[in-house]
Amino acid sequence: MALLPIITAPDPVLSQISKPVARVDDALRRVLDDMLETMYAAPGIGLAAIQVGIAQRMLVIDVAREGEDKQPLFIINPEFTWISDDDNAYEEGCLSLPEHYAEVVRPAEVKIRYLDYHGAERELHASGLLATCLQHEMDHLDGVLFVDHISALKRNMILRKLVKTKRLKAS
Ligand code: K1U
Ligand code: ZN
Repeated sequence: MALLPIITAPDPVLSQISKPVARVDDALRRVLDDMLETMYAAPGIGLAAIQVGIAQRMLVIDVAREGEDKQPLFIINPEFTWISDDDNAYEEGCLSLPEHYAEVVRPAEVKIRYLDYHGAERELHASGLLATCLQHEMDHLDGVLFVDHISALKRNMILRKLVKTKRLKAS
């Protein structure tokens, strides 16, 4: 397995719309394994393939708390089948916007249909942090970042700081 470099904003790659996965095979499972290892090492609770430069509709998630058994989810070609009317606010972070956080309001519960690690069709009803993280990761598949859900003022402040950080790192 291998750790993959995570792309940070601003980068046009993060705005790409990812393409559906055509085939779930051993090569794809190797990429998913590398994504999971990369997410645990970061550390993070989710990672979409586009964050490591792969424009395919797949993501990994594990929202298990420290000390609990790992509960990795491999999610391929997800689609929402239901979203709740009630909302939930959560202070979100993103491995592609390191060290920046903002409160984002999203539907509190969602149901999705997707393909699992073995290519089998599955359904999932998510609430709490899992629902928030799923929506955040599914946004990545459409080139959307959590800062796209907050005010332009806050978004520009975060993006300007990220540009500055990149410039400092490059000098
Ligand atoms: O970059 C990402 O998409 C991953 C992101 C997922 C996420 C976090 C919070 C709300 C919605 C989605 C992260 O994992 S940021 C890091 C983080 O939240 C975390 C890291 C270590 C322990 C617990 C949380
Ligand atoms: Zn993210």
